[in-house]
Amino acid sequence: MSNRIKNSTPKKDGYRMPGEFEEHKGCWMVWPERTDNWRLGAKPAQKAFVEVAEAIAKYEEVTMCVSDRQYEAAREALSSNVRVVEMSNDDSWMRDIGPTFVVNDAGDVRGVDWRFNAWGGLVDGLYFPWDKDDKVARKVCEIENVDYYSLEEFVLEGGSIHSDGDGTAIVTEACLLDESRNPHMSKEEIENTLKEYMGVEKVLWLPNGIYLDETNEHVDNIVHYCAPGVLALAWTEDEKDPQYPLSKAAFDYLSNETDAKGRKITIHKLHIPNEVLITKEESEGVDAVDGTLPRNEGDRQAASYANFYIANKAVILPLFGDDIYDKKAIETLSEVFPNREVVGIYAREIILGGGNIHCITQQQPLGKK
Ligand code: KQY
Repeated sequence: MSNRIKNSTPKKDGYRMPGEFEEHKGCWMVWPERTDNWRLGAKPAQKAFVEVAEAIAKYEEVTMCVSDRQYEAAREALSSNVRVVEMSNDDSWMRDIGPTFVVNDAGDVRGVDWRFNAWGGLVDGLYFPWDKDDKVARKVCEIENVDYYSLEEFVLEGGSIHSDGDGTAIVTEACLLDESRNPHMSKEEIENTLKEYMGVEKVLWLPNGIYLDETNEHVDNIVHYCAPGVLALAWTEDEKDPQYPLSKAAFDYLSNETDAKGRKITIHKLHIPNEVLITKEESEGVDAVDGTLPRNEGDRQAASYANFYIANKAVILPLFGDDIYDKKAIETLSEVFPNREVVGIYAREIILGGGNIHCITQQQPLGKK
């Protein structure tokens, strides 16, 4: 039986959030079905989620959580390599609603269940209500029989944090200091909460993430830890692109910082694709619903290759059909990860929903062998 741990924190108990590049037991996802976020009854998005799940399942276990309504359809669409479990949800962003897993030196695994408010609650949240999503982390821990810490008040999404597994966390000020998350807390109090619940000693604060990212600029769309001391950074050489000052500020900040162990940070630039804009046809395929962020024709999507997933022995990378930069991203990541296969997946249908491959996946560390 799994347990809710009271009156303690992962740090006090000797737990830390591992780097994504450390060995996994598996990966968790949620099946997309909201017709006010995913076009054409979510069918094209479901196809893309199947491709992602099947690609990851070649390297580690994958569990797809699905509402009762879609259970049969998802079970039919996915191969027997993917476990399908019924779970109520409000949408399909497992990175943000799933538990953050932490481990100790003995290889015991626990979960952290943050408060979820759909990326901004009543201030600038992306849909309403979100109560089913807010219960997903606990349910995953129950299924896995993993004890967990539950934060009553502290709002955070898994996509707004990265860990190097070695004492360092990285976040963006744009997201974590936004009035829609924890407005009653100072930056120092937020940092101390991260230290306690991620088991880290130092927090790196990038000013921003990706231009027009509807999550208030999650860190997982602009950088990705590839190893301790090594980051991939979304980049552009085009000084007129609104992304340029954001990526440049991140580059300058990281170039002048050290991590918790005093290392300088090696930065690999991942050039963003050419603009990804919602077409008229794509926009018209989405149901307009009051209270859900609309998907309007011409809206620029926060497309970035940094939103990849590191699986055991593989990197699952979003592609956008870009003649130049898709190939460059594959080349760069193949050099950064010489011992992993880089698997590209055409992910336009996922970015149209507001995120990408990292946002729809959540790794569970292997723990004790
Ligand atoms: O982590 C993410 N990128 C989630 C975005 C949610 C978008 C809802 N339209």
